[in-house]
Amino acid sequence: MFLAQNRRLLEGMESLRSLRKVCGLVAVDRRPTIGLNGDWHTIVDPYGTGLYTFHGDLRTDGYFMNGKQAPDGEPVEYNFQQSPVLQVPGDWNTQRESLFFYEGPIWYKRDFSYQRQPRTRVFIHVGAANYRSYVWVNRQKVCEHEGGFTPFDCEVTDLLNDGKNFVVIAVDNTRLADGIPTLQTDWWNYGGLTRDVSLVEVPEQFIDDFDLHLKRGNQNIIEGWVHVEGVLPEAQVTVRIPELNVNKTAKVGTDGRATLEFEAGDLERWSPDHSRLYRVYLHAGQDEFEDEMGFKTVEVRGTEILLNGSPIFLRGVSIHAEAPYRTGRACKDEDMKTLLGWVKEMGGNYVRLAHYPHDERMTRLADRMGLLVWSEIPVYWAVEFDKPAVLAKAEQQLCEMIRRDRDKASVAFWSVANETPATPARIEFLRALVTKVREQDPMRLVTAALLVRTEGRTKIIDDPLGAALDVIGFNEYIGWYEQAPEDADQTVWKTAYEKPLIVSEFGGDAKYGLHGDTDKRWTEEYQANLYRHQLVMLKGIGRLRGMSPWILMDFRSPRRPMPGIQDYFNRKGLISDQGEKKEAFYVLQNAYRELSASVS
Ligand code: GCB
Repeated sequence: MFLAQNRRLLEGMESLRSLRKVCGLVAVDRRPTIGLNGDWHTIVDPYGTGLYTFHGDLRTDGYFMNGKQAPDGEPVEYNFQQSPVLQVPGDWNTQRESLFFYEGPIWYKRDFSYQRQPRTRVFIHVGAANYRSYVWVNRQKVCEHEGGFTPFDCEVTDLLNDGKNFVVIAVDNTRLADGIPTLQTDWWNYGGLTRDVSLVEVPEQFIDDFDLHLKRGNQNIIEGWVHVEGVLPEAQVTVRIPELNVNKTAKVGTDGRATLEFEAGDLERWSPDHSRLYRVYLHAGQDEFEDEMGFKTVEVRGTEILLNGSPIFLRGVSIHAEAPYRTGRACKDEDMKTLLGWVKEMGGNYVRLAHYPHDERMTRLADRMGLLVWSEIPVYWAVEFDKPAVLAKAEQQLCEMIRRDRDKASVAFWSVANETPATPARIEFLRALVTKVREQDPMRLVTAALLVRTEGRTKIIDDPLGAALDVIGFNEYIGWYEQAPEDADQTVWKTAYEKPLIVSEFGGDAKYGLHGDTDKRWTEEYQANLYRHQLVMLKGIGRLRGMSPWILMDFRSPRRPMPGIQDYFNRKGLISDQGEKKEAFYVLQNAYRELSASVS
């Protein structure tokens, strides 16, 4: 409700138009920032009272004013300072019992002090807020953002006081038919400021985007570009990689971009077995920061996926951004370490980060630990593919995801969709997304998790979208949503495409600690048996180049109410939400050990 009214009313707000706009900052985690994490005072506002009058008009004295009751003044029916706090980063659902199922707006407020620095620009950076956010600083509207899993930055340069300041953010996790994702998903709709919030100070001219990568077909040539915001043509950009004796300068053109290409000496290429990262210093005028980057190539040759020129098989697993042990949105370093640590323990070299971009800590850690990454946007199930406005939302999320993680060596695949219905509108929509990916990052491979068709015992992968992809991902649930695990033995696979295949999902549910015969659903034995049959079947698919079974750890889902077994968890995890490994974990671990022994 908040959203529908908001959209109409806020579109006309002058304060928004007058602001200078940039599309987001990059490498924020590599820059000095003023942290705004911690306790924020919050007001739960299911009726949108903080923004609307009783007749639905926009309030000029809404909660964003952070008003205080004067002794003889009009009543003020809210009070941030006396309202309870929520921790940022963090979802609200798992922080307060009454918010567990809550979907709607919540107001967040935090005070902070700041001293203006000359010739700087200042942004409020929000790592992610689900799903829609409205931001005010010192009572001025500064921006709004839609999309629950990608970062955004609101410029506040001209609005900050020397000394005391406050920021108010209204976050609304109401599901929308025309949202990305749409109304139906199989994960918890965790709301709130779920990732880090900070103030980022940059010089007036600053590096706002860049792409440096290993040139395909070359052992040690790095190419790319650096974009400088607000700079005059001819200004100089420097890239230094001291460990490789690189110190390269280039001039920016009229578009603010400097292009670079240079030899990188004895470059050691990044791979899961050798996750070599270099300190890369980027410099333009007063702006300088140090990134941590690895360099690799990934490409397709026929039905092979080549990493640094050699064929690779992806031993992976899918992961939701769900925090081990405490549940809720993963947002802490230890959450990421635990999740990716389990993947390593399992013998994996690859993760599918489902079904939306995960925290930047995750891709940074994958860089360091040596795990290839499939990253995707939540174009999931029956999105409203016929609406141009919905396509624009998907494009924006895609752009924000790529921009944030283009510097990560781990990222190998950008995925544009998961299990979408085969309609003409959907094909047009997804082709447009594929084109966008190629424009924004020609060095990674484009994929999607497709549905398969069944004819008798034959499974057919011929979704027309396949023609536009580099690598075909497909999901199948033989032994769970269809047939019995043993039916995998007789299944024949056909594909219309001479391209590499990744089985992006397979699996079945098991409640940790529930035991029984292999034909008894929900038991660990059933799940383990399903994995055994799947693994034999998959071995027989000639073009298969990788797998990411569903899923590493049990995760919360409102679609899974069954008492005693699911209790609102999807139980397809190989590990329970409490970190207990199920039998199938070891089945997969053995298979991955054999696979890695056979290639080394
Ligand atoms: C799927 C979806 C995934 C679900 C899974 C399931 O095909 O892609 O999001 O959670 O199946 O468990 O049903």
